[in-house]
Amino acid sequence: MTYNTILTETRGKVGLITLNRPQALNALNGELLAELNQAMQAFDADPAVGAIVISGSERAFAAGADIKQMAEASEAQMRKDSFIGSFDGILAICKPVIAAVNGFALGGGCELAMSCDMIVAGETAKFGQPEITIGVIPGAGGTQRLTHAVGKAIAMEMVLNNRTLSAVEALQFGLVNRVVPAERTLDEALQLAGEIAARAPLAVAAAKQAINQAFELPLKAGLADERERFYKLFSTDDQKEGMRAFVEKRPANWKGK
Ligand code: CO8
Repeated sequence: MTYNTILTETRGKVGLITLNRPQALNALNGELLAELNQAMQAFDADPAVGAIVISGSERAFAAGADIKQMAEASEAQMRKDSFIGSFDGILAICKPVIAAVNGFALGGGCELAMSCDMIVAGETAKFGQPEITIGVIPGAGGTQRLTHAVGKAIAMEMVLNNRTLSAVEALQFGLVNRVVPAERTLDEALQLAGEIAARAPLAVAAAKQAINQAFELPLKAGLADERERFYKLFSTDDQKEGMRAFVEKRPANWKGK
């Protein structure tokens, strides 16, 4: 499959998506978001792929939603376009998704990174929600996911006063998993994704979903959800294989069943 605004390839068991609108610092327009959704769904459905990495360029992961596309839109048009709705598709992906971020991750770009399960940041990464500077607010998680990640104080400064976070600050505030030299960002993300892709696939998917429920459910319901997923894994071949392999002191051979 060829796309206009992204590049896709597989590296071992990892599906790699590279945002590719260099002339607009990978600004997220309708076409890019639609193609991103399509590519992610294809990797999610491919049994040879165990995890997905989304990357941008050296200069920008993504500099936000495409302002030129939105500038003259009415409220009704914004509501009608599936623009922000495309984020729901990204969140519905069952396999782990890792963002490899160098350069700008601003506005919708920061929201896209936060919609991934983990973020590997290069030392040049800059995270921000500058929507206030163009007369709006974040619309795809920049007031919600950001606040969960960095806390109210920092989120308020970022969203109300365009404070940007360096990669090191983002690590300090819990927004990213690790900071690496910029030239290592993609390799580190691919390695992390590859390690997870080699694990028991059904358990990985259950773990991802269970952790994400922590943001949706009150604790008691979240704990019940977790326990249910735990019990269900005892009906899989991989649970038997994993525990037998431990007892027999050999590596497990996962089947994803
Ligand atoms: N939209 C459209 N074009 C963009 C965007 C953008 N968000 N960001 C950069 N570009 C374009 C520029 O217009 C320029 O194009 P051209 O050469 O044709 O004029 C090209 O990319 C290079 O940009 P600059 O010349 O500005 O490069 P600089 O290095 O001088 O500056 C910056 C880089 C600081 C990143 C600057 O480009 C900038 O401030 N960009 C806008 C950042 C921003 O405000 N982002 C938030 C957008 S609103 C948003 O994301 C709302 C989210 C809503 C929900 C999400 C739905 C997907």
